[in-house]
Amino acid sequence: MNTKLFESDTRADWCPGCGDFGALSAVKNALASLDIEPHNVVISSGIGCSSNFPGYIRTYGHHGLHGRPLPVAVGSKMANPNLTVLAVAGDGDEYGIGFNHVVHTARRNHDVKLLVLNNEIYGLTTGQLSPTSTYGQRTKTTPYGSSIYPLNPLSTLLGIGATFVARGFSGKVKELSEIIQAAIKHRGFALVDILSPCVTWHDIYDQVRSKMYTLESVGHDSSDLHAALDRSKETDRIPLGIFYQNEDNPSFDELLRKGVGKQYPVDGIRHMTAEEQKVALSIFS
Ligand SMILES: Cc1ncc(C[n+]2csc(CCOP(=O)(O)OP(=O)(O)O)c2C)c(N)n1
Ligand code: SF4
Ligand SMILES: [Mg+2]
Repeated sequence: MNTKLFESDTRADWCPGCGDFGALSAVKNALASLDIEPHNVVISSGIGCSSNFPGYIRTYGHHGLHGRPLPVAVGSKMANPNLTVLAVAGDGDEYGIGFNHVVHTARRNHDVKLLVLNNEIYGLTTGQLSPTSTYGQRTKTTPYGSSIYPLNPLSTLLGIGATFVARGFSGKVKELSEIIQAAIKHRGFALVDILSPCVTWHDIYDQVRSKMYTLESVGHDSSDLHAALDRSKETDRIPLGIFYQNEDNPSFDELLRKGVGKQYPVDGIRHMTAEEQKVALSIFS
C-alpha cells in the first residue's frame, strides 16, 4: 500500500528539524507496509507537540486530554476489536501525568500500541523538566540543573510484566518503522519509546547518534527478560530495537472475547465468573 494514502490535508507545524516528523513518517510507513487501511486505524493522543500527531495523518483520531490517550485507545479497541489502535503522546504526557494508565494498560495486556515521542522535555509549554529529563539537565524549571534521576520507562515496564518493550529513534525512520510493525503485529500491549529530539528546547540528536547501537547487532535475545532488563538499564550507550517480546500471554481483549458465553479454559488463568460474562456480553452485544 502507498504511504500517500495516509497523507493528511493538514501540514504538520512542528519546528523545522523536530524529531516528531521522523516518527510520523515511520508510522505512515508501518501502516502502509502492513496493508492496514486508514479507516481501520484509530490514533489517540493527549496534549503536547507530539500529541498533535493525529491531525497530521489520515486515519481516525482523537486529540484528547493531557495524559489520557490510553483510556480512549482501550475503549476504542474494546468497542471494535478489528481496529488497529495506537496511542501517541509525549514523555510528559505518558510518563508523567498519564503514567498510571500506562502501568495498568500494560498489566492487563490490552491490545493497543503506545508510541511515546520522548524528547526528555516538555516541548509545547516551552521547555520544563519532564520525567525522562536527565540528572543535571538545565531546563526552565531547573535552571541550576536537575537534582533527580530520570524515570526509566523500559525497565519499569519490563518489571511490571509488559509483553512488548522496544526503543526506536526518529532519526532512523526505516528501523523505527520495522519496530512499529512488530509492535502492531504483537499479541497485546506494546510500548515503543521513541527518542524524538526537540531541536528548540533540548536537542539530543548528536548525543543519541554518538551513543546508539542496535540490539540486533549484539545478538540480543528478545525472549530473555533478564537480558532485556540489563540492556534497558544501560546509560553509557543507547540500545535501539526490541528489548522484550512475549507472545505467550493472551491479550485482555482476546480473553474477554473467548470468555463470552462459555467457560474458556486457559492454563493458569481463572475462568470468568457468570457476573463477568454478563459484563463482557453487555460490552460486545
Ligand atoms: C491537565 C493538564 N496539565 C498541564 C497541562 C499543560 N501541558 C500541556 S502540554 C504539557 C507537557 C508536554 O510535554 P510532553 O508530553 O513531553 O510533549 P511534547 O510537547 O514534549 O511533545 C503540559 C504540562 C495541560 N494541558 N493539562
Ligand atoms: S518545541 Fe520541540 S517538540 Fe515542539 S515542535 Fe518544536 S522541536 Fe518539536
Ligand atoms: Mg516531551
